[in-house]
Amino acid sequence: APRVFSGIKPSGGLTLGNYLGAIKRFVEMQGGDFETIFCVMDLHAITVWQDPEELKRATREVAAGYLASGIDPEKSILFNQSRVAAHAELGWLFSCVARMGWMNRMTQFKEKAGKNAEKQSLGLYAYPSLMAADILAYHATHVPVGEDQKQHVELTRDIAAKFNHDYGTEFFPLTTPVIEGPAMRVMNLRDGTKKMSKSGESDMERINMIDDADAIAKKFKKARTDPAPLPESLDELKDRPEAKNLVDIYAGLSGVSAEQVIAEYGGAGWGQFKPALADLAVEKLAPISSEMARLMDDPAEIDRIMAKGAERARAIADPIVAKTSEIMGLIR
Ligand code: AQP
Repeated sequence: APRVFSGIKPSGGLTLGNYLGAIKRFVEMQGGDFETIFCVMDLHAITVWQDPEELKRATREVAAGYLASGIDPEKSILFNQSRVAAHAELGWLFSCVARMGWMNRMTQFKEKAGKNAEKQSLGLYAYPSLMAADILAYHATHVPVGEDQKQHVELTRDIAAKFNHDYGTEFFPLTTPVIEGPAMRVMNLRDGTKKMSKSGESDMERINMIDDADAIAKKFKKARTDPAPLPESLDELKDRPEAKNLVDIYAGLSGVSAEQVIAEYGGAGWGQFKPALADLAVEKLAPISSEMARLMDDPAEIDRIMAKGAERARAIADPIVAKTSEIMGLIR
């Protein structure tokens, strides 16, 4: 059966980018033709230093975000990565398959490290090989991700292909990245050329899933745009990254295409569009954020759900890692 794996790292609170680029789509895939596995990627979060107490809080927030948005722990497997040792184990095996040259081409590392590559953790550099393990420990065939993760899923295919070739097997499937929808790359509200991130400097750059109505309205009101009204055709948005971003967000939240948003709002000024966007965001996010708050009041219940999910995850991943070890000639 086709199997979906995806995850979010708890390196801070969830953003609208995580919601539109990841969670909303995970919910849509659940209960269909796929077996669905969703993970809180805590081992990825610690590739940069995290305050231990804040990491625990953020781990539970990501789990609460999944649950509040409609991930049903009966229909999907939901857990945090570090609870299932297969991830770290297969990550090491894949570090011996992946090539340095492949890692050197990863644009996310370059963006995150900037001029300070020498001072980054070895884990941040090896991140894509652990990500390949996350996916292939379940023989996942499909990985829904935002645009920013496409290169890493392609590397996962390279690792699977090289492993299969080097050991003369067809053990690992070649995973397909699933990047579909109007808001696969939600941009920073203050700079339309940068992606909206959990760990961006200013809170005004992003909408957090737990923001209240006032904060959402204020952030959209202050969002940077050019002065021109919305155009009558989508083509004219090409060189207007901030305007395009707000149209894409509107489309993503309302579940229509960017064309349809332009058909409705073409010619409108920001004084009309921004409040409409804020109202829509509040309408969609408020029920989720209040459910998240309710869930986070009972961390023990969240932990219980993740522990149960981890048990089900181990039942799939452990035999796959055992078989990988056997193929490589490791005696266990
Ligand atoms: N801005 C975004 N637009 C669309 N999709 C996004 N995703 C993240 N940001 C956007 C998608 O969310 C999933 C989980 O990503 P992640 O949290 O594991 O890693 P990330 O992409 O590095 O997220 P951040 O928010 O930018 O975290 P920091 O600031 O800590 O590095 C992925 O499917 C991703 O595509």
